[in-house]
Amino acid sequence: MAARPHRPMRRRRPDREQHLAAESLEQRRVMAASVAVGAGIGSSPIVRLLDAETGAVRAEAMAFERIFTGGVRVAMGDVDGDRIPEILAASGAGRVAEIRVFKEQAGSTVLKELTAYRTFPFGSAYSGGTEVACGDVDANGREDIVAAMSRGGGTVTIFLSVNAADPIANAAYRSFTAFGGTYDGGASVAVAELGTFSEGRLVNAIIPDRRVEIVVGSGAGMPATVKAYDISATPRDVMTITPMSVEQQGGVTVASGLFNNDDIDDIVVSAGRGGGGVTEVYAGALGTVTAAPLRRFAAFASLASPTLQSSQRRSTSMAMARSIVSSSRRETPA
Ligand SMILES: [Ca+2]
Ligand SMILES: [Ca+2]
Ligand SMILES: [Ca+2]
Repeated sequence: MAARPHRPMRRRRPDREQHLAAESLEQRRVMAASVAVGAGIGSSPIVRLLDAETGAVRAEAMAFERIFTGGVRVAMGDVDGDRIPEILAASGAGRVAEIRVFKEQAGSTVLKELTAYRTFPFGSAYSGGTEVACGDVDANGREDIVAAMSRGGGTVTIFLSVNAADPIANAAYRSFTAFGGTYDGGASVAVAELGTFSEGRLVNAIIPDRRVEIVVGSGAGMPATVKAYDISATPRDVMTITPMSVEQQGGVTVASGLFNNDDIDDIVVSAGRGGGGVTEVYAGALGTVTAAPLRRFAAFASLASPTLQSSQRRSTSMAMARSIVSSSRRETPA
């Protein structure tokens, strides 16, 4: 494993800080009762809900037509507001990009699709695959659908979930591109709570407002870049991270979670193909120094790189429920 990077922050209470970090991770592991996984490229498009403790399959479904083998990306979120997270399944390349929502049914090993939530995030003409994330962007208690083009310009679209017979409008609530008009490498996407925003302004960088912001990672073909967007009004770039080394042009994937000792989500960035499985964590609090990561891991350092690249291409997609993860935030002492 690489040497631990220098931490630029002043550590006034090292014992307390380390204790809180460990406690936070433990709570997440215990409270997240289930994990969703999606089939990789080359397999039938199965989505499964696993018991987070035992790994046992609790329920599954064929997310798309059985002959589709372009892979399924997954996210979890409570789109219907019943406080139980659903599973969002997003199609990989090879069919019109679509996101479908599945629900666990009591006493059944079959996931039920909530067909009213079917969403074509980029219309009917785009078939390059879609990434998916889920989080409440408008604080109505229903987590909303966030999509990013896996190929092409990496357009990000956000669809609100509302309490109606047709819960997802055909028109996107917000739509933007993060890496310029000529960029053609696709994008990855996540949601993160980065503070309080209103009408396109940062109101408070340390207090969450229960409205997530959008994090976008660059695809292959440009120096690795991560941007965060406030979408309270016209989407606005509020943070840019240039992770890894500038030589890393294989794309990055992004995630978020509470890592350091504040209430603002931190940004997790993993290198794509050729990146050696490097994962870095950056402080999400706006105004903090994001030039250096809080932590850096070589997640697959013990594997030979040919094996790693092969497994990356065929890897499954995996997600845990953000709503459950977030609930630990309120139970962690400040
Ligand atoms: Ca739900
Ligand atoms: Ca919402
Ligand atoms: Ca927010």
